[in-house]
Amino acid sequence: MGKNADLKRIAELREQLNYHNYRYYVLDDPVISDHEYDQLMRELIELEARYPETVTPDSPTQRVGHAVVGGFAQVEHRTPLLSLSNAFNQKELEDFAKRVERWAGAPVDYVCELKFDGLAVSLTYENGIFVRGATRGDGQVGEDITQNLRTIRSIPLRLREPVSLEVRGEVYMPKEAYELLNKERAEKGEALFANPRNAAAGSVRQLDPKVTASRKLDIYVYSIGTVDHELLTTHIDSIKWLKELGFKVSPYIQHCENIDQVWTFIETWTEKRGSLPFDIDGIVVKVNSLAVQEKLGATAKSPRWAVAYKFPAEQAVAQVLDIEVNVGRTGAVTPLAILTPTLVAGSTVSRAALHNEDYVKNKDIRIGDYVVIQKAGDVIPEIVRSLPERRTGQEKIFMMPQVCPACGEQLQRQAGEAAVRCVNFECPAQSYERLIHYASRNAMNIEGLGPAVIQQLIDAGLVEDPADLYQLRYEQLIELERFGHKSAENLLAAIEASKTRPLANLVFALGIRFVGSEVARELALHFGSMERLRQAEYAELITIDAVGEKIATSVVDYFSRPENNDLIDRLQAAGVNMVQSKASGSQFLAGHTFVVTGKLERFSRREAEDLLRSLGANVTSSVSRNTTYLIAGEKAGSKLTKAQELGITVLNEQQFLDLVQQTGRN
Ligand code: 1X8
Repeated sequence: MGKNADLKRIAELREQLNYHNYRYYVLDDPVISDHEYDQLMRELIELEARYPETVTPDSPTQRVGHAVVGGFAQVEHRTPLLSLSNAFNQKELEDFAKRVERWAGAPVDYVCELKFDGLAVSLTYENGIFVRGATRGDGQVGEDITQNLRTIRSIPLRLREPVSLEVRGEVYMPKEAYELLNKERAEKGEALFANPRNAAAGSVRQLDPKVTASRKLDIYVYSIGTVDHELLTTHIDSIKWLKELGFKVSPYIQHCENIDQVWTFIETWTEKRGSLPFDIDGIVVKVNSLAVQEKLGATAKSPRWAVAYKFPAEQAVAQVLDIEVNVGRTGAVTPLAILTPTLVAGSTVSRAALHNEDYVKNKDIRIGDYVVIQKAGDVIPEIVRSLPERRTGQEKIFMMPQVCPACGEQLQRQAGEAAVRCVNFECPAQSYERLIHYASRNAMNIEGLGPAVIQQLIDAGLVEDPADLYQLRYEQLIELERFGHKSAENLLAAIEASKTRPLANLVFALGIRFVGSEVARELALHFGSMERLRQAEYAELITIDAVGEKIATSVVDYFSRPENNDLIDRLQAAGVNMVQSKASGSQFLAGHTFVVTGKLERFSRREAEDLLRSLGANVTSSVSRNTTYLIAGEKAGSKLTKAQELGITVLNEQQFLDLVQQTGRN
């Protein structure tokens, strides 16, 4: 090939690689395989080696450069990077809105965004080419970290238009990358990073860009610092434009008409933040109109048109009063820390899971210790670390018991497992947990049969396992404390109703290890009856998508035990449904998530939910972005408001009936 053709090919490859880089790292939606990408890259590297004079800094081969000598240079920001003023509660947020609207002289609309817990950076582009990246520094002067930022694949080296501008964003390390990094460091005996933010900051401030390149950093760009582009009128528009230019912008962003909607956004994310793949420490609220932003201006420290709502602290210090051991449904015996009641992230916590004996040892948690606890999402809190510096010498080291605290059976520890188990199938603690699981919502959904009633039934010697429930009689229940005519009848009716649950529910209700409700559904659909499932061989089980080796082994093991087969026989004799009925097998609504709220005329809420489930729908109790439909009866309240804000389709009762009748039954 001639030189001209080579040069043309170089230009073509750069364009293609830049595009695929954008698809992969910014849109998270690649259109070619990694292998194809690597081949294009290799071809470009080879061609550039032949024509080194053609290599430009924006070439996709130029992500990882040389180490900086003598530290980072200082750069002065053209427009200062201000910090945000904070709001710590609803009142302070409302005060912010009042101030804004007083200055603006009119009601104002806002934009809500997540506040990423990373490292603020400024990126400068000249004629579409990335020329400089800097840390925030003191807001006026930062450090030149261009070489390191170039290694972050979601930072475009060349924009999709040849514009000159400066943008701001937050570099962060996703939680998964952080955990992996710390794991590797632990294995190598290196010091651990305390949190993803420190890991991101440490990675970006490396003198050798190779180190930065090896860390999985990412960025969200959230605002424009300087631009000679007068066409934009709102912040929302500027975010859209940044996206068009090729920047990675946050999808978690919402335009709000007023401060009440802002508060709903905050409440939603206060609850859901744990489920994000990265850490956030609050919500940023901005005035949408750029003209109003300009009118409001800034103080020396922060803009008047934005505020950072900060989440309540997620960590707190508590004292370990005791360490109890708990026997689970599968016999796993786990230690549980009993704590002084302590407020963390808006709720009071008094216990924390300790998982197993090794966990307690490794974290050196002793009875009497002060410990740092934290809550991630809505799971039970965990102990981050103990505080040995606060020990008095009175602390006691925890020892795992040798025998089951519930039945006295010798505990066993299987090779390769961290858990210690009670293998006595008749252990009352396990029976209790199995019954709770059997009656639970996603299992047989027996209303009124919660932990307290189950304990009562066990104590009275009336039930030991789920099959016993179907032998309960009115005369027995009426004898129990807190039971009256009505509650006894209701419980019997609820137990009776559970006989007609779909097979999937029953399979889940059995509590086979590793078989969650999704897998249970797959098993029920595949085999169609309990009889066929019971006889299933490993080879057939493993052909099911949702079933891997661990699950297949566990299912075979479950049905090989006489006590389990005996239970199933007794359930069958009691009249519990053992087949996947054709009607309930309809998966018309599979993949949709419904929430039912308010009062319906033709159904109780429970009936509506059961009907939806029988058509394959997922039914949840709170509205989120994953909700597909909200069914709103009379006097629907906050769930309706929230659904409307999130743009979720709302059905009234008639529309719901129409939808259900499309299935040809009702
Ligand atoms: C800081 C941050 C902002 C945003 C997100 N995360 C941050 N850490 C955002 O605007 N979405 S704005 C900001 C600042 O102005 N100091």
